[in-house]
Parts: sequence; structure tokens; C-alpha cells
Amino acid sequence: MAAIQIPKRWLLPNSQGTPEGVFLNRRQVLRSLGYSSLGLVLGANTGCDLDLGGFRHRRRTAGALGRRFRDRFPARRNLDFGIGDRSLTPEEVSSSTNNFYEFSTNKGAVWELAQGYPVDPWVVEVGGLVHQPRTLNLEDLFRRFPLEERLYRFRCVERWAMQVPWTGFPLARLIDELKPLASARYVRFVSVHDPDRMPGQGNTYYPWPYYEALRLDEARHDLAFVVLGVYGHALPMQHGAPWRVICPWKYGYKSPKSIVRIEFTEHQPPTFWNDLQPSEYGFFSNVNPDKPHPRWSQAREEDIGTLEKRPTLLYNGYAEQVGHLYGGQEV
Ligand SMILES: Nc1nc2c(c(=O)[nH]1)N[C@H]1C(S)=C(S)[C@@H](COP(=O)(O)O)O[C@H]1N2
Ligand SMILES: [Mo]
Repeated sequence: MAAIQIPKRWLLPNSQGTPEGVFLNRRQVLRSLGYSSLGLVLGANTGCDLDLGGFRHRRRTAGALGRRFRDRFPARRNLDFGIGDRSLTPEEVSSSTNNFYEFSTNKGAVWELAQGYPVDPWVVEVGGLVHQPRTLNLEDLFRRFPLEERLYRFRCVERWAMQVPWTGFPLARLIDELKPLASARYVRFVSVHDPDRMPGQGNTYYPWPYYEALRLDEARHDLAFVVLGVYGHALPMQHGAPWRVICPWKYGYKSPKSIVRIEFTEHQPPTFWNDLQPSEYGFFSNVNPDKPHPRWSQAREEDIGTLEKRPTLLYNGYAEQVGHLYGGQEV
């Protein structure tokens, strides 16, 4: 049934800019090609892909760990976490629209470049202000804690949004297990550094490896989630296999992928996007419709599945749960 397949990567130039720069450039390119400005992501990445039920889809969504840990999926859905009246984003959309600059700044190109990336074995170093520095392996991550599925809203600072079923366990569980010292006030995550296999890391404009951090009370909040899977199976590489963190009330860049180091610190650690553009990306980066990005409004967002445009929600709709963390400040 494949009729016309536009080679997606040819539509869009790689950009050296910020993620937002890419978003806006793509919009302009697509517009000039006759796409609606709303169709930017979907039109570029899935609208032309007519083999959704077939081989290409299975290859794109397969867990990066192969058959290992397949007994851990699917996990039971925790119904305390819902997405209101929004619809779940189709997997063919979220699995083909990714920000993972280690592979490419082109959202539609990431999944294919990430195919076959080796994630087994995987070692996570734990250090800084902990009782005992140690390492974690895949068994520790996949077998130590009960897994559950949660539907979360997700909002990128570039204004696109989605709703996805993540599988994992609360980050608080992992933090408790690692026993940070009483003096620890922040937790820092470092993503994998592998320029030989990650073409995007050849771009030395960026301070690789990717690094992010949360204040410890944020990280211990029940919504902060260690993610091992999506749509009922282990993570495909483009979503940050073998594990990542998801912090759904913050802009997407606060949810680091493919983590190899966890560190507890007393002082606020530097973060990747804040180091690159401090005037545009704060440390907290909570979703806030009333706080415009210096280059655009954040009042509205676009759903990459339905292409609906709608108002942005304070804390991405999680204000009741997380508002108290900030006491009306720091948003
Ligand atoms: N290591 C790493 N983590 C990352 C990124 C990245 O480029 N590298 N991009 C971030 C951004 S900007 C977003 S919006 C989300 C995208 O997650 P997804 O591709 O799984 O939807 O991952 C975040 N985590
Ligand atoms: Mo993002």
C-alpha cells in the first residue's frame, strides 16, 4: 500500500541551533513545501510512512534490549495517573519524533540512527554524597522494583506535546536505595558519552555528554519516574534505552535519556541547556504558559498525535501535585 514515500530526512536540514531553533526552522521549511505549520512533526515523520503495521514499525519500536527482561512487560497500569480527556499519542508518532541530540538534531532521523545501539551490558555509576559509591547493572534496574505503567502528559519547550504510557517505578525508590547523605540537596544525571557510535556527539558545539539535575525534593516527588519501557515493552533506543528519567511537569529536556551516572550534590549542578543558553533555559524549567521563552510564547502547545492546538497548562497539568514544591516561586 505504500504509494509515495518522501525521504523524510531530505525535507529538513540539520540545524546547529537550540531545539527550538530546529523546530522553527522545520516549520518554515515545511510551510514552504506546502505543509500546514501544524503538521510539522507528524507530516514530516509519519504522515508519509504508510507501512505502520509492518516491518518498519516493528523495527522502529522494538526494545533495545531484545528479548531480555521481556517477562517484565507489560506492567499493570496505575490508574492514579491519567491524562484527562486527551488521547494517547499513537506509538508510530512518538517513536519517530525524538529529541536525542547524541544521534541527530533532526527529530525524524533519530530512531533510525539509534537502531542497534548496544545497551547490554549497561553500567550506572553512583557517586557524590552517598553512603557508599557503587554501580548498578541492568538486573538492578529491571528486577529490583515492581514495575507499573503510567499515562503521562509530556511537553517539550519547543511547544510540541504528547501523551505516552511509560513503564517504570518512582525515582524516589531508587534514591532511597542509593542512600544519599543528609547533606545532599540535588541529584545529577549524566547520559552516555560515545562519539564513535553517536554521530551527534561529533558536533562539538554541544558540551557532551548530556547532563541534567533535579532538586532532591523534586526528584523524590511521586511523579518523577524511572522509565524502562513505553507502550508496554522495553524502551527502544530513541526514547533513551535502557533507562531514563521522566519529570512530566517540566519541559522535556529535564528528562534525560540513557543515563550512565547518578551523583548527589550539595550545590545546584550545572545543566546542559542552561550552560548553552542561560537566558532561555532555567534550572527549574517547569512548564508555565505565562512565562514566555525569550523567543516565543508558551501559552499554547501542539499535540503531535492529533495536531490539535490547545492552551498550555501550568506545570503541564500537574499543578495540584507539584505546586507546593515551589511555594509560588521558581516556576
Ligand atoms: N541524553 C539526552 N536526553 C534528552 C535529550 C537529548 O538530546 N539527549 N533531549 C531532551 C528533550 S529536548 C526532549 S523533548 C525529550 C524527548 O524525549 P522523547 O524523544 O523520548 O520523546 O528528551 C530529553 N532528553
Ligand atoms: Mo525538548
